[in-house]
This record gives sequence, structure tokens and C-alpha cells, in this order.
Amino acid sequence: MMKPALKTSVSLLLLALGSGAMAQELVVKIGHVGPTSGAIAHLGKDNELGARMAVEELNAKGVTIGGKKAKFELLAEDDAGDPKQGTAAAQKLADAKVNGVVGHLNSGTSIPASKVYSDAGIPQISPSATNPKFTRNGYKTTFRVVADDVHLGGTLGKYAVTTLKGKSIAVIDDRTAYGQGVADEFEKGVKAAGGKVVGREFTSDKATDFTAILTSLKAKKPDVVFFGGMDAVAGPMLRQMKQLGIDAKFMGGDGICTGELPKLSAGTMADGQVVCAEAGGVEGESKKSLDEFKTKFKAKYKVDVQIYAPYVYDAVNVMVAAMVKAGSAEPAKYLPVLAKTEGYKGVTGTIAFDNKGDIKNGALTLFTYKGGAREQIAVVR
Ligand code: ABU
Repeated sequence: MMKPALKTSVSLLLLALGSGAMAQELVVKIGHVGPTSGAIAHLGKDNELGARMAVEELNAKGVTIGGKKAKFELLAEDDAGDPKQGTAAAQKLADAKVNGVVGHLNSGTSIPASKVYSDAGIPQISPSATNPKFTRNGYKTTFRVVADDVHLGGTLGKYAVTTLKGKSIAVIDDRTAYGQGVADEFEKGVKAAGGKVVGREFTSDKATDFTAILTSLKAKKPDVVFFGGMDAVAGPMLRQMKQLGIDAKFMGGDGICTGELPKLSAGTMADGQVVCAEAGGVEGESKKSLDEFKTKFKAKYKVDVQIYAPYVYDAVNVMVAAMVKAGSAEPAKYLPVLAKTEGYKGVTGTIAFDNKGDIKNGALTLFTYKGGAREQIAVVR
């Protein structure tokens, strides 16, 4: 039997050791924001799972930052793809003093939110917002790990003319920051390649009936229709094109280039009819890591990657790599290190940022759909 005095000393020692160990743990809060409700909730959830996977793996692996064992916590917010809700979510995360934010998914939410994070000094990496304005406000806290719409729309415009041999090209957009922006860049790309835009119409990101605009465009006999917007609108638009007998190629940016598009079009897309592009991509040997990520994701969450989950996963990891290198998770300390990221090998390729916070040498992957599944055409830079 231990004597009472000795027992007290041992307890005090254990308590001291325990509190010492506690003091050595560093809680790192990572915010994530995307539309996990509404018409593109499937894409918001895809992004959020990418963040969850990164955080769970980091905690399982054990990461030391400045000599302390880091415990990562994910603070996930839903902005429903709405600019006002996006700003409110950003303020909530700033008030919670998160160490960094990965998101938002949409350009229309990421752009206004970037001011909130800049004012709070919190680094933000978007894994999917492609409007060029996102990184052009001069905020030092703003980064993105995908190519922008100048690259995306311009490349698709050129492809419509030079590869698809489109002679009369129609353009529709959903009037969001993303949709209108990518459609404008597509139109510029078509014109620069010597092509002709025969009609331009617009809808909204909540519309379900496109009869009026499609009927107006049908009269102009388009051989290519480009849609700047998301898959939730593109799917029903494809269905209605078929009902109206518009037998044209259908193109779009990354917003339509998802695993869900065949389902959303209710199987009405013909093989090879749709051409779209993801604002990233890897080729050759590097593709192995991306494929492994997708297999691991499916095994863990029982769903396929829609589009940007791997980019979210990389964004969390590149942020944490900067914290480790800086020896601190304090935004002011690791932000300059994050900005200087060079040669970070992620599952989506090599990440380095330019002086605006954009990915250097970003790739695009062109896809079509065959038998209801996405099929890669090419990776272009
Ligand atoms: N890049 C497509 C979806 C997100 C956005 O930019 O709004």
C-alpha cells in the first residue's frame, strides 16, 4: 500500500505531467465553406469531404508545429452558394478565430468573403472559385489552387472553333460572377480564334425553364452551345435542348464538368456531345496520386469525387505545410511562408503561388461524357 504522502506526491506529479502534455497540444482550426444545401449541395459536400479527409489524415498521422502536437479541427459552414450567406459564414469563421480557411466553392461567395478574411488577416485558399477577380483585389491573404476563367474560357473558346469546328456558336450564362465571367472569356476565345458568336442569352442559377431562350437560339442554328453556369442548371438545359430538337455540341466550364451531370440531364446527352473543362489536372506519372486519392475517397465516403474534393484536400495540406515550415499556426506568422510556397507536391499536381496568390502554371483537363461517365480528352496548359 502506498503511503498517503507518497500517493499525493505521485498524483501531483501525474497532474503536472498531464497538464504539461496538455500545454504541448496546439488546436488548429481550419474553416471550410461551400454550398452544402441548395441545388449544388452535391458539389459543396464533395468539397467538404475533401477537407474532412485531409484533417482526419493529418490528425491520424500526427503533425508537430513549433514543437507542439497539432490537433486539427474542421469548422464547416454552409453558404448555400449565396453571396450574403457567404459573407456571414466568413464573419462567423473570423469571429471563431480560425487559423485558415479553405473555400468558398463559388466565385460569387469567395470574392466578397475574401475581404472579410483579409480584414481579419486570415489566409484563404479557394479550391474552385475561378473568376479572375478573386485574386485581383490586392489581398495578401487570398490564394487559389486552380486555374482561372481567363484560361478556362479562353481555351474552351479556341477548342470550339479549332477542334469542334463550330461555325455558329451560341452562348448562355447564369448571370453569376462565375457564369457570366467564364462565358465572356469563352466568347473572347471564340472571336480570337476567328469564330462567330451568333447569339447570347442569359438565365439565372435558379432557373428550370429555358424554353424561351433556347427557342430564340434555335432560330440561329447553332452548332455549339456554351453554358456559363453550374451542372444543376446545365442538366435540365440539356434535356430541353433535346426536347426542342437542338442538335448541337454543348460546352461549359468546370461548373458543369461534374460526375453528376449525366444524372441531372436525365440521360439525354449523347456520347461526346458535351465538352467541358476542370480547372486543374495532372498527366503522366502524377496521375497515379490523383487516381489513388479518388479510390481512397470512394472507399471512405462511398461516393465518387464530383470534381474539386482533391483540390480541397491539397489546399488544406498546403496550408498546414506552411504552418509546419513557419513553426506556427498563427496567421501572421505562416502567411508569408504560404505565399512563398514552391514545388509542393499534391495529389492534384505541383503547387506554387504567383504574386497574386494564383497557382503558377495551372493546368486544365478537357472532358467529354460517354455512356454516362466523364472521359478525359486531354490535359492542357
Ligand atoms: N469554378 C466553377 C464553380 C465555382 C465558381 O467559380 O463559382
